[in-house]
Amino acid sequence: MAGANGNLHSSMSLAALLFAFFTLLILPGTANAANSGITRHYKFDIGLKNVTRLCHTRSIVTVNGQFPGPRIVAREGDRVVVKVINHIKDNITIHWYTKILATYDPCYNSLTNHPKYVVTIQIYVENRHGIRQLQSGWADGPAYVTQCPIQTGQVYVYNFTITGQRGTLFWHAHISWLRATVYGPIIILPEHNVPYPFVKPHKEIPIIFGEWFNTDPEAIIKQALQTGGGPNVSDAYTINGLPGPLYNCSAKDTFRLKVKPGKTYLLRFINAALNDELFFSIANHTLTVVDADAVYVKPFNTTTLLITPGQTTNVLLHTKPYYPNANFLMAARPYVTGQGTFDNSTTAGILEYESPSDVTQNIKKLPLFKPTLPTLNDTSFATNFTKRFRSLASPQFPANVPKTVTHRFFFTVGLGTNPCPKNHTCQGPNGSMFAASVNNVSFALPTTALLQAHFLRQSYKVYTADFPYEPTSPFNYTGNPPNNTNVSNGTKLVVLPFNASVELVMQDTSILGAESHPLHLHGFNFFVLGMGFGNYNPSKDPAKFNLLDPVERNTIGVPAGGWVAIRFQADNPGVWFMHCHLEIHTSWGLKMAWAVLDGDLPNQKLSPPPSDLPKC
Ligand SMILES: [Cu+2]
Repeated sequence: MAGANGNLHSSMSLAALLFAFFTLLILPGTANAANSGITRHYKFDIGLKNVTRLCHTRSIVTVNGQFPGPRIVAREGDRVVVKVINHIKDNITIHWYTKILATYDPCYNSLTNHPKYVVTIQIYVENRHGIRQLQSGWADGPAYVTQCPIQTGQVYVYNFTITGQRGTLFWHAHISWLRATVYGPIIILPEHNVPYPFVKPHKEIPIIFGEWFNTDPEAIIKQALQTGGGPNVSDAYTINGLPGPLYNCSAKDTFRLKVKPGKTYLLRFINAALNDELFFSIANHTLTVVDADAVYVKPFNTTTLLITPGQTTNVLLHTKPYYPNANFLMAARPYVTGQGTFDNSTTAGILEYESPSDVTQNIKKLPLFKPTLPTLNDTSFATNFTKRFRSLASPQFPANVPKTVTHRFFFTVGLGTNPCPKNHTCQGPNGSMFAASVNNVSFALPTTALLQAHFLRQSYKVYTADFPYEPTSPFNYTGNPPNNTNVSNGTKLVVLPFNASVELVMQDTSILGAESHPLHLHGFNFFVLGMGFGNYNPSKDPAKFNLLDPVERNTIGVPAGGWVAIRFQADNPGVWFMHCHLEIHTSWGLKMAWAVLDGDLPNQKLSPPPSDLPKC
């Protein structure tokens, strides 16, 4: 699938299709510079589609009628232009997961009536000549953060360039719980003639985890937010949209990975599940991790992966040298640290070897080996596994860790409560309503987009710039929780000067139970300097920070009852969301945003919004 020709999406307009072939034809002569990227066009029609899993048929929100959604394939340095058309009655936005990227070309939107390829040829020429594009976050996607939702019947063109990333990312709906069905892979190949820093794989296969609900997830989250209680959990996990044979009425919906003996396969893992970190293993096979969140890592072998929602990882699978006369189950089930109810089921697919021509047998009669997965709460596995990720830190792929820090932050992350409104009954802890917070601020989304308010300098009544740098009332974060578990509610941002060097320690709390929180930062990759259990100790722990080869990624689990320290360079002007990627925690308020100011130079400024930016 990863060939450059495998990416041309069937719904692309003829004009765009012609253009794509055109660029492929002329590219070989020009593809040696860092700026040799092309523009790849996709069209996403958001519509409803009937899909049946576990004998339950639901009308689900899809892109182009596909579940999971279509692949986006690009090379590092390419520009991706995705025209999103919302045909459903719900509002929608899409988040692209690529870091620093969005590049806005003012010519594009003034020429939207022209055939696409006329405009994109111009962009292509610009890129070839290496004109540094202004940076813009207007295409990032989170609703009410960088944009208002795309309303019914409306169109928004997301336009971004992929820089400094190679591996796998994903795109997904970034409003309410629509991500349950609206997600798909972003495959980023290295630039032309730049090899992988590992053996060339025979084939590349995306493996995307999700969660299937027999009832509408929008109704589930709406009810949970009304009652203040925990949400109903999913009915199955899925591999590439398929729950697999361990569920009732599901054997036919099983992902089968067909391989040849003696080959190396690149598996591109994505966890798009709403609320669950997942363990994954293939019986009798070892996996080699080579990439995390679209950044190469020092290769390491493991029989089991742990992948949090929001994370992606590339893994090499070396198949057995000879036809094994057996099938192998691959399975995923959750890693759970919280106290609430959860879906404890197991999704599975089957690894099948192509039988040699002289062997004729029914593949279904072969013995089936099953993997052993860690127990559901195996925090020691989670910790050991997470700590094995290291940057390549080579001359070609250096780890550019900020060595000095200009802005230091200490954020608590965890659950809490809001009081039940008068004359209501609530189903949260002790009759209250569940909430979640960062530094005890439960983030309330505004009714207009933060980035617009920031750009137009109209923050009044939209947000305040007083997000606390550290807890305003310190306590023993991982000891006995305080009696008062109420959070404060507000729309507070941290404002950073351009190019600030940020160090952020995120500390889990034991309020309503210690729990692992996969925190995702938009707009930047960060380096993971260290992690530990208990309360972070600012006088002792920094001495143990890894500044040489820390892993660079965009989503990291804050350990249950522990802390993680990260650093990033705030070199991307805009408003950047940071949130727990367990969707229920985000819904409860475990989110905040950073506003990064413009720098002095022209290429350090946020460009004006595109003319088709949706209105609230
Ligand atoms: Cu969380």
